[in-house]
This record gives sequence, C-alpha cells and structure tokens, in this order.
Amino acid sequence: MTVRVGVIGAGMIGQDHVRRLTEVVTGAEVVAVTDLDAERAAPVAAEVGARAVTDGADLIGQSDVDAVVVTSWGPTHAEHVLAAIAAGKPVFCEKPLATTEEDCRRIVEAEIACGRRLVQVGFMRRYDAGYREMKRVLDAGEIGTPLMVHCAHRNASAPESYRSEMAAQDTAVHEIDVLRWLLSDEIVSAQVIKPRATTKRYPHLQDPQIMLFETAAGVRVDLEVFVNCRYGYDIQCETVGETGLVRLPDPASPLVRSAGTSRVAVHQDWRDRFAAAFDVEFQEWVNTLAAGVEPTGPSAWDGYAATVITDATVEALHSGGVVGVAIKDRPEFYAGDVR
Ligand code: NAD
Ligand code: ISE
Repeated sequence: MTVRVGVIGAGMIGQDHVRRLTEVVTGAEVVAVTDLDAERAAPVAAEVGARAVTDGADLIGQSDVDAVVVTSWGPTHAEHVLAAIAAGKPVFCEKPLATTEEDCRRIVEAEIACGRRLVQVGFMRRYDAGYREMKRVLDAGEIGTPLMVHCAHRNASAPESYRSEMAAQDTAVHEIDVLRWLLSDEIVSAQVIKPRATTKRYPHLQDPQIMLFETAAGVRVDLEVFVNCRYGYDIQCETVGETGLVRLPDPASPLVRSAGTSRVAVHQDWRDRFAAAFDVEFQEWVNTLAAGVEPTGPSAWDGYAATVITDATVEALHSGGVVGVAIKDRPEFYAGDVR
C-alpha cells in the first residue's frame, strides 16, 4: 500500500521532507502541498507531481490524503494537528508539537478522546545511529547506573530573528527529548548559566548559554548551547555511569592529510548531520502507517513534556534561578511509549 501524504508548510524543512518522501522513503507519495505563501507551495508541489492546495484545513480534508506532515511555523502546529486528529488522520508534526503547554494538552486530550495514536513528533535524534547505540549500551547496563551527562549543541550561526529564548525552545529541545528517551527518566528542574557572550552574535542574543538539568533519578546534565560557534554544526553527548561512559560518535568523515596537516571536516548544518536520521524517521513512520499500526515514535505526550521543560528553561533564563518542571502524571494511554 502506498501512503498518500499531504505536507503543510513548504519552507526549508518542508521542502526537504517532500524530497525525502519522494526520493528516499519507499511506500509513500506526496499528493498535496500547501503554504501560506502560495507561490512557494506551487513549485514544490509541481516538482513531485503533487497539487498545491489552499490551506491546511483544505489539505487535511482532501479524500486522497491518508496522512499529514506539518512543517509550518511552530505557533501554527496546534491548529493543524488538532484538525488532523478531528479528521482521524495520522499526523507527523515537526518540533515543537505546540508552542504552549495549553495547546499541547489540548492535543493530548483530543488524541486520547479519539482512542488511538495518530500523532508523531519530529524528534529525529531518536533515529540517529549513534544515539541508538548509546541507548542500547545504557539499557544493557554496560556503564552501570548513569550519573551525569555532558552535552553540547553548536550551530555555526544564528539569524537576527533568533532570540535568547529560542536556545531552549528551538535548539535545546532536541537534547531535552533525546535525554528523556536515552535515560528513560524525566527532567525535573532547569537552570541557565550565562557565560561571557560571543562578539559574533546579534546584540540582543544571550549566546552561549549553559543549561543545567536534573532528572527524577538525580542525574545531572550540563548542556552548552552555542549557536554562533562559527566553525560548524557540532553535537556532543557523553553519559558517565558508575562503571564507564558512553559517548555519541561524530558522524563518519574521511581524515585528510595534506599540505602538512591532518584534518576531518565538521558538518555545517543539521540537514547533513542528521540526514540519515530523518530518512529512518520517515521510513519507520510510513512503515507503521502502511502496516495499519499506530506510530511508535515520539508521541504527543513527549511533545507536551518537551514544551513544559522548555518553558521552565526559558523561565530559568530570565530568573537566573533553578526552576522546577511540573509535568502531569503520564496518562495510561501513553504507557507503552518507548522510554
Ligand atoms: P521556514 O520558515 O523555512 O518554513 C516554514 C513554512 O511554513 C513557510 O514557508 C511558511 O510560509 C509556512 N507556513 C507558516 N504558517 C503556515 C500555515 N498556517 N499554513 C501553511 N504554511 C504555513 O521554517 P523551517 O525551518 O522549515 O521550520 C519549520 C518547522 O520545522 C519549525 O517548527 C521548526 O522548528 C522545525 N524544524 C525542525 C528541525 C529539526 O531538526 N527537526 C530543523 C529545522 C526546523
Ligand atoms: C533548528 O530549528 C533545529 O531544529 C536544529 O536541529 C537546531 O540545531 C537549530 O539550533 C534550530 O534552530
């Protein structure tokens, strides 16, 4: 069975996912595309033989759209995800699930009321081979009980529209999700330290930031978010346990010796660093839909938890203190989540 997909939002990642669903993933076909900017949607749709439609509601209502991909701006996600649930259609939503806790809870409640899992959130790191191997090592107890995690999330540069709060909401949200998953644990507090700011930033931005998290089991996490590091896109993660440590590998790149130097290139952005993870993420999502089973990836509950934790991190950025994270008890409906 071919899964017929409609894509809402034909910007940077939307275009990448349309290409991925068309050229890489098997068993899927993009049949409809929409964007606030109709002139952007039209060529993206035409390129893959799909049609451009008026808006998200129109796209979700099309009878040949079996499943929906939401890649529009974050504040519009809730509206599209809720409409897809109301139509009984599976929906893959790029992060964040929604930009407010209230909207995340509305989505969770709508999905529970509908009685089956329809929502998957685009936390693609869970599909990265390196992170998956880290999780296997941790789950197998090979380094004993985890005690500390040291992480870094560096982007080469951030645009002028990037605000200090986005370090948590847009950037650290990936670590927030992947750490909950890696450790099978919940984050219970957040704090933000402000080091000396880089001169290579727009003046309104606090960059870098060091975020400190604590989990329910007492694991301490330090995360450096540095979005103007200039040298490339660099993701680091090391978990220290009672009897060993496990470190995220850098993606394979050839070592080049030339002109008296020995060097390995660093990736330049998230698209190439996580390309393989995005491919696996979409293939697994399409496979579940084709098999008629519920998606197994990050759930609406994970999207809700991530937003509550990023909200606490933003509060910590502004207050300078340690802020507790108030996540509700996980409903029985999500008890089977992979954690
Ligand atoms: P973008 O600005 O390049 O594209 C967003 C597109 O959505 C724009 O073309 C805009 O016109 C369109 N749009 C906005 N509201 C819409 C609506 N209501 N209906 C239809 N179209 C609408 O942004 P982007 O970088 O592609 O990011 C899109 C989403 O993907 C964001 O939520 C972002 O956080 C997420 N993202 C995820 C990753 C990742 O690593 N998983 C990376 C980048 C972006
Ligand atoms: C962007 O939205 C992403 O999701 C990238 O993975 C992240 O590295 C970047 O900082 C965000 O702006």
